[in-house]
Amino acid sequence: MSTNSNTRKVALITGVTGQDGAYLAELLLKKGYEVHGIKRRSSLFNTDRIDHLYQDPHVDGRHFTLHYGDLTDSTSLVRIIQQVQPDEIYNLAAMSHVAVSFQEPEYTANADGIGTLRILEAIRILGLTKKTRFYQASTSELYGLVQEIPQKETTPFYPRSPYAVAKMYAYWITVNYREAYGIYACNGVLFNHESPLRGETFVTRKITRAIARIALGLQDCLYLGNMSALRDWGHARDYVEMQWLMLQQDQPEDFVIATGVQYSVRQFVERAAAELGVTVRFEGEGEKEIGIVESVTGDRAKCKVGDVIVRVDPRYYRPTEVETLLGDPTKAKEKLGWVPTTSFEELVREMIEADYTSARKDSLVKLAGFQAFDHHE
Ligand code: NDP
Ligand code: GDR
Repeated sequence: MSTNSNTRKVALITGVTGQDGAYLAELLLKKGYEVHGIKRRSSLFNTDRIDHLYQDPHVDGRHFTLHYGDLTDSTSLVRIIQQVQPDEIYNLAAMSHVAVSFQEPEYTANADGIGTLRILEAIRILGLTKKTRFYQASTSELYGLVQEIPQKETTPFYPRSPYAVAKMYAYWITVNYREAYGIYACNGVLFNHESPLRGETFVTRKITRAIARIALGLQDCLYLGNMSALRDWGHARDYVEMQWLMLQQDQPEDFVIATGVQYSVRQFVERAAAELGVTVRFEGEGEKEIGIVESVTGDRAKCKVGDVIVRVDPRYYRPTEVETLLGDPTKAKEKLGWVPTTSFEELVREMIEADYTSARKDSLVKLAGFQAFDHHE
């Protein structure tokens, strides 16, 4: 029996404290769902992104509940799924950083690969195969060394990182449980999606955060790895809506979600700098590039002409890189009515504005004589 006493649909989100989890929880609450989220125990608060959704557990009638659990711990997953009896599970939890997966390959396989199996098995063991619909956060990283441009649902996979290999297992075990046990289970093969809530060490957020801080004199330089990498970047807010829609169809199917437009990391830097009126010139040969602030227009930027802002640090190169990703979302357009509503320019603007506002606070703290908080990763 569901913990829900009324007619609200019940959703369980793993990874609710992450970028997508926060947007999806907000969306489902707006749609009238009872939302449950799984969070990991952490020595510091890790709920910043969802604090605005928090509802006091001492007050009746709340529709948002957090549970401690971990994708590497079957006991917690079985307990939570049994208690919540969800109509829909969105499996967004993962060790999601591609570069870090080379340093923690076994953990990544356990959480991202076997973690997915643990949830599917819980659905099966608890007799929920007919009740509970399952969404798996699959990824364009599956295409890796691309076999076809643009990439669509039928493009063969060639994963290029421990992260992508783990996600490939998760993709296929989702398909297998759909075929073997009739579970309504789907893979959303989502291309990169960003937002002001993006983790600070993914390249887009690293760029917008650093450029805002450089513009305010809080940081001297931005170190990046491969600036030639090409990505198809969309907005997370648009993409979580497709996650939900995939679970509302008559038949479970897998979908590519992408914008169909591609930019390089270098172009992202240029766009972000332009938003603050900073012009960036890239110097050097091949991968040894140096970006220099050439001129400053716009009244918000405070950089001096000649300030170096972007340097290559080989530390950020990956042992095997995914050079180019470009999605073909035709199937999602036809069957889900998918239209990416946020343009690349709007996405970058929203991110840089949020980071500029936050950097301004640090700047005021510094002006008042306190040490401003800084991170360079
Ligand atoms: P984030 O890294 O922002 O969030 C990941 C979430 O997973 C966090 O809530 C994190 O918790 C949680 N988590 C990590 N490990 C575990 C674990 N062992 N047990 C339980 N929870 C865990 O990722 P995004 O929101 O960007 O992405 C969501 C999902 O979509 C991920 O699976 C990612 O791989 C996938 N994806 C993302 C794309 C993107 O461009 N954003 C594109 C395609 C796929 P904590 O907050 O404690 O760290
Ligand atoms: P990605 O995202 O690996 O595509 O995975 P990320 O932003 O980390 O990298 C994108 C590209 O930028 C290059 N790059 C750098 N990346 C980082 N993080 N830091 C740098 O300094 C840097 N310099 C250059 C990378 O080499 C890469 O080519 C994201 C994650 O959200 C995954 O979970 C998700 O599955 C995929 O997107 C789709």
